[in-house]
Amino acid sequence: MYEHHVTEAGPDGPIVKPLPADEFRVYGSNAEMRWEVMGEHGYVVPNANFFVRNHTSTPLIDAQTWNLRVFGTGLRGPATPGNPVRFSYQDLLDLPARTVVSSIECAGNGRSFFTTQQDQTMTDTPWQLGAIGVAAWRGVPLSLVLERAGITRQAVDVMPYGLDPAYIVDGIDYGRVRRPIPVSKALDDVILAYEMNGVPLPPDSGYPVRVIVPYWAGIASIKWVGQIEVSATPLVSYWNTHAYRLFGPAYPPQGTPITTQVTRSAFELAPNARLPAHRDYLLTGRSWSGNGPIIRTEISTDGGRRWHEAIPRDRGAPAAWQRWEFPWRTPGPGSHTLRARATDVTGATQPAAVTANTFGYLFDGIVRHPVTTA
Ligand SMILES: Nc1nc2c(c(=O)[nH]1)N[C@H]1C(S)=C(S)[C@@H](COP(=O)(O)O)O[C@H]1N2
Ligand SMILES: [Mo]
Repeated sequence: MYEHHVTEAGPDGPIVKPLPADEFRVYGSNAEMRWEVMGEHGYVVPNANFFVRNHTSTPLIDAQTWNLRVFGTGLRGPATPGNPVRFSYQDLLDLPARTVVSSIECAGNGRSFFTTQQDQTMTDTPWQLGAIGVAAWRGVPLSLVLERAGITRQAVDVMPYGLDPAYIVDGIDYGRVRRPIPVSKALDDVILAYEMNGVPLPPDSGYPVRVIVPYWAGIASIKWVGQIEVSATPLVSYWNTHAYRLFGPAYPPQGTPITTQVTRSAFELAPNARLPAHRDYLLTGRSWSGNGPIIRTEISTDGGRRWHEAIPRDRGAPAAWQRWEFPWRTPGPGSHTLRARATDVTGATQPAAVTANTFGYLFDGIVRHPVTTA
């Protein structure tokens, strides 16, 4: 449906890795994973298939000369931007490491369905459901680095900055991509990751070091982190005051900042996939939620009249997805619409329709997936 937005990025484009047309849909500096590729893969998304969301372009950074600068009024000292506490790449490698299996998902994932299912016009990237990936991230707990940098009890916000080029739109320079994280979350389960699925982070995924904020919208997980501000007063940036905020008739005039992600499901099938008629066909897919584990996924193959529980293929990691399968006796030749509806540990279930917001974030509705049997 949105194929006219798709371009093939050249070797000098904003994304470094190859983006084969049968594995990605590309929208300018962003590329989503085609879900049909996941049928042949395991629990995590291979690094080569991981979606990329770049405000500008992937910078190529030398880890040997790179260092992380930590400063702000929330540190003992306090360290200033000009006189920060510094950590080299080797300093981080030498600290105790943790591995966390977590999804990274854009808050705008599924945005195109506001348009195709709810008639709401959206101008930002028309993601289908491929702006999510799951990986095993290895790195240093952010709490350890902040403690070593001298964080005080007065600290309220922690803001990592990316080293990619400043974000400039219509002549307005919003500066480096950055967004504050409340200190309670920053000291809880956030890590500074240097490995993705057992290898150093690939350039497009944040080499040499990126932030991983489990359960939260992808914008919190700053790539190519160069500095971290620790503040005793609340911090603001374009990315928490304007972008990644819910505006619209259902929200207060100042909007609501996005924190955690919502409940979603996807089939490991292309849109309009052709399946054999009158056969036993094993439908597979995955469901996930920013509230924690999925407890149930239901499938409908008859336009949403009857629902049947899918069979979980694994328990799934709490901050990632659950894989499921559903044996379908396909009907005769024709067009059909598949639906998957997940419920998470808090009882949040995917609705038939989603309350609109201006920028089309957090579409958690049941997605209608057309297939053809022949
Ligand atoms: N420095 C920097 N960090 C960033 C971004 C960016 O453009 N620059 N994009 C953010 C957004 S909006 C998302 S959804 C995730 C995407 O992570 P990925 O590109 O590894 O999939 O990175 C986040 N971190
Ligand atoms: Mo995003």
